[in-house]
Amino acid sequence: MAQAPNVREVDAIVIGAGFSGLHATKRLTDMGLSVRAFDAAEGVGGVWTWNRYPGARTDSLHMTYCYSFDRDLLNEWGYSEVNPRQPEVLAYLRHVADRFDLEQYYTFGTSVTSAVYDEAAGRWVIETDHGETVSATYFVTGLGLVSAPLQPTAPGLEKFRGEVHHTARWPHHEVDFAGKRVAVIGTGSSGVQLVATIADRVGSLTVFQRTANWVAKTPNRPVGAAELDEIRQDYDTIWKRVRHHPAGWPWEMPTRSALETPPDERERVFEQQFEEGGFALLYNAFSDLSTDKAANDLLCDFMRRKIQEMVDDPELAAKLTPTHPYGAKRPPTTDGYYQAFNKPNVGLVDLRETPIEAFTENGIRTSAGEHEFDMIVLATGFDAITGAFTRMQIRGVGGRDLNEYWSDGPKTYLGLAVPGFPNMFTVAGPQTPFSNLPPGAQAQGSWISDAISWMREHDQAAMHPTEAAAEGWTALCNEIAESLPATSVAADANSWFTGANVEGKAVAYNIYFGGHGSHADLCDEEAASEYPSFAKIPALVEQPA
Ligand code: NA7
Repeated sequence: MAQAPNVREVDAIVIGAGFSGLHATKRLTDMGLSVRAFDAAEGVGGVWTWNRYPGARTDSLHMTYCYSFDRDLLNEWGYSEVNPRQPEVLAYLRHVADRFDLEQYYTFGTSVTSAVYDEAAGRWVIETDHGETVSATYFVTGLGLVSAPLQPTAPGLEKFRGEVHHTARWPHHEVDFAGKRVAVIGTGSSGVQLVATIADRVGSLTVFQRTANWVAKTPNRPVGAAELDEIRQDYDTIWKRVRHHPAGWPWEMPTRSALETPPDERERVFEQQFEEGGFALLYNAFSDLSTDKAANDLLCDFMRRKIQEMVDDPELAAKLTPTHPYGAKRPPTTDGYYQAFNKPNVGLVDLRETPIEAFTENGIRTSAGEHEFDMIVLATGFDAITGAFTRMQIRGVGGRDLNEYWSDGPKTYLGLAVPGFPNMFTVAGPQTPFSNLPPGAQAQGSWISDAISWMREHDQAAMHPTEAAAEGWTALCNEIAESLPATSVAADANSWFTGANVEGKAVAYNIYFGGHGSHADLCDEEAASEYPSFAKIPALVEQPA
């Protein structure tokens, strides 16, 4: 592996070696900029280096869970399954890093602890947990939406004498479940994937559920060479669709409305898209599931009946059935989650009825008594979207503290830049769309590098959005979220979309729910009109003597 250059002054600093950071590093170095990049992990991969629990896989479709900027890269890479597993996604990111020789810019195993804008010098000065100080003109973050893990709030975890693992900090060695009494706390994507995967391997499994989740089937199956060849022929169409789809999927949005479709036909379509798996149910069945409460209710009713079919015990089925609209929380996808509860060694603790009071030497004490375990798995999720920012100290113009500025929720323009933080750009940051991540990360990283090119060509030293632009963007994010039946109640469902899953965190709409396609349109318009929503700081042009 190439060593990161020991250079303290560069053109750009990038944080992150996941989909966002790797691509930003490539774009900026392609422009001829000197770049220092950092990642807390020991290598490339971003969240895919950390979330290596059994069953971890993306629920994006394989052919678009990748970059599209290089046709040769597309043609030489092929995932082996429709929803690639964690090791394959990690292998893909390593392949990209090798192919474009990106590791040379990175310092791994190193966290950036602070980033402060030096106004006089017009430079960002960052400090790392290894005591290094580096400065740059541009500061680009690719921190990941879900990268700052959450610990449970109940006291006493340190007293527990068995094994404790967090899904987002899973050990690199094989974890042995055989014969063990295992507790899993959390029923988000990580928890349900893990439960479905280990239910057959454990002695016993007890799932601690705070909020039930709608879990879709996975569309998973192997992908053969002939199918990959066909996809490669079709990539122009596929990426065109991704560009315009609200979630960055290679699909056209359906035009039929659930409400206007006769019940028999509606049931047939739901059934078909349920079997298709993943996000097909939400995006491919009907046009109005995300926009109309009554249509969303029909989907919830269908899923409720599905859960009743899959879970033998009606009382248990009722506890596993969410009360929130489909999409208020991110719906996980996996096979066999609900069915796992039919096994005699798998049980559920409903934390709404019996909350956790404390961890003990032997296990977990709820209000109903103590449960003894050999292993506790924390699938308790993340201080999502803003957490990775607020865990750092970031200061802009006049010492503006990002934490304080965002104390009521994030304020950005297009999710890409923040007033008072000149030349700080965020890929997949707060107030960007929630969508298939790689196409969004690529589009945003390209937009940022184009903006930097524009500044350099137009003698602009720096730019940052105006307060009015950020207020307008925040108002738009709020307005869209409030207009939709699922997202408007996302906080009630403890959704990490809003920060409601984190005790004490400001509840806000942290996502632009207008969709990937519309976000890309707005970003394109801003760039095409030469960044009218940004205040520019002109470069000092030397006068002739
Ligand atoms: P999620 O989706 O945030 O899920 C975390 C789960 O842990 C969720 O069920 C939480 O309940 C539960 N949780 C969190 N804190 C506690 C405490 N203190 N006690 C009990 N239960 C708790 O995280 P994941 O890792 O599953 O997935 C994150 C994303 O990564 C995923 O959506 C993909 O995009 C990739 P709650 O629902 O908050 O009541």
